[in-house]
Amino acid sequence: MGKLKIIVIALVALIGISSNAYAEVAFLQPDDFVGFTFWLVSIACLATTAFFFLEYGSVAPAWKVSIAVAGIVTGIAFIHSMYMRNIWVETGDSPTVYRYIDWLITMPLLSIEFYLILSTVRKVSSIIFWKFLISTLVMVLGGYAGEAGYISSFLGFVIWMVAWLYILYEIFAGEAGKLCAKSANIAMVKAFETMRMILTIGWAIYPLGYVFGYLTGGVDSNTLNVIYNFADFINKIAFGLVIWVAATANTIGSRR
Ligand SMILES: *C/C=C(C)/C=C/C=C(C)/C=C/C1=C(C)CCCC1(C)C
Repeated sequence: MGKLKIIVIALVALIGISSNAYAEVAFLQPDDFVGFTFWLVSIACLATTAFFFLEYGSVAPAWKVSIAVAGIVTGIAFIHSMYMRNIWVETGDSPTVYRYIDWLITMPLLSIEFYLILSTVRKVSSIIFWKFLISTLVMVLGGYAGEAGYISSFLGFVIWMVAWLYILYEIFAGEAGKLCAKSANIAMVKAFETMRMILTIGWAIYPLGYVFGYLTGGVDSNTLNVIYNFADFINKIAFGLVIWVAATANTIGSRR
């Protein structure tokens, strides 16, 4: 446990130093609201990552993987938002490619959390794991292919939409949803229910931001970046905290 803490603190310090090296190139202006939200989300992701890995040592063993994955998600988001933040502050634009790389890794991990938290209370078929992994990969790859022009953006949008609806079906009415409904572990069930609301409403923020951008005549990158940064707060930080709350509730007794 002591060793783990030292590793986490060393990592955070290292990341802090390296991000500082970038920050010396350009400074955030006080009236740069988009830049402000980039800083806010990146520092919040860093803090949450440290928090999850510190908590990793004290949650019940069954919940360790879920907490670790939550920390990995915010860690990945931290690195990407730090890069995007620096590009934004220096050049005023934000290469979408970093978002997609982030989504490519974090979206599958986030959806797998449903499988992981179900697995804390009972044996769950690994087929559910693969369903989540593959459907989110199809979703994000379809979306990226559309964005990058490999396929029409309409087709990309359709692929993304179908895959998302499939995941929603799975967590509400499908196998995973049924397992949750059958469970007597109140903390786990509450977390599952909150997480699927986040996957429904929180994940809808990105396409809404996208469509809104197009409707108002071309993608307005200011609005889009603020919306995406706000969405990351809900979909990565709050999502992870929901899991942590359930993990803590299931750890009482063995804790401290
Ligand atoms: C942590 C990041 C998350 C949960 C990101 C979620 C991203 C989406 C739901 C993105 C959706 C879109 C596509 C995959 C392609 C077309 C454009 C979007 C923004 C509608």
